[in-house]
Amino acid sequence: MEVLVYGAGALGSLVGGLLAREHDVTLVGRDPHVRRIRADGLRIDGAVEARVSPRALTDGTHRAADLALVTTKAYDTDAAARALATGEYGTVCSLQNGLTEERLVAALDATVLAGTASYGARLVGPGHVTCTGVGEVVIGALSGGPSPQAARVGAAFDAAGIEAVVADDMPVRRFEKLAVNAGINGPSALARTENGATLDGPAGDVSREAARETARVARATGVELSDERAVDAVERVAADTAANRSSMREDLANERRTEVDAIYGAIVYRADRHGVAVPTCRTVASLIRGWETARGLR
Ligand code: KPL
Repeated sequence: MEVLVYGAGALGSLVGGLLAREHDVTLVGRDPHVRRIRADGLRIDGAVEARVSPRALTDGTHRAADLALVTTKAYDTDAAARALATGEYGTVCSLQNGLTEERLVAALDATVLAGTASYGARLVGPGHVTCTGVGEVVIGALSGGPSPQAARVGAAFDAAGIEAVVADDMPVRRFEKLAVNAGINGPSALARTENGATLDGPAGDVSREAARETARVARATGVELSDERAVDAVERVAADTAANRSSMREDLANERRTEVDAIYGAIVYRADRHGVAVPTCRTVASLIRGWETARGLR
């Protein structure tokens, strides 16, 4: 299968690199990472080891593929959609944080699938990504139900040795992932804890309440995510990725813009429209946005 991975950050490089063991993969990312991949290939180490040579580009000059995976930061979704709109991609699938798929649907004619990926990945240097935890990829139709395109994409992941679940309940799984991000990312960034310690320590109360608020918002929008399932998901992912740092914690440590709008902003926006109280998510959103504003990042 011909695959374009739009967003060669840590997760995009890892997933794209693993897919390149079986498929014809092009990564779109930034220099010096892209330059190094072109010169020496991509090195993957940690929980999975591989050396692969995908094509690598810094721009949207790529024009066609069977599958385009979107792995950019959530705030770059519109730019990714604009670039993909100039080409021909049979199926587009997001593996991003936040509820970004609707923005892809608005900009593209292709079938847009929803996806989640729980692999841990860290970019250690140009051309080098470490897999800090083998997770799972879940793919399915955005509005739920069976999807032949999702089945094909799932089979392509499986063929490359990436465990993929093809799910017909993506609406609830998307909110479950949002609850995981709300429960881990903000609290771990503000408390400066690894994912495991975030849930085990005093910040864990904030984590669990953020997950329950996300579940309440999901239910208000017609998606049946229980408080228990949301909290269980946060606890499970925190345990599975205990030694990892969340992407938001890394963003704060490196003085980079965060995905606060795609995670907490998405929750607060829907909560306001449906009259649901989300004081914890609102507070975390204000603190992270305050941090970004003070550094001129927004
Ligand atoms: O998606 C993540 C992130 O860091 O953005 C989690 C699931 C919290 C894993 O660290």
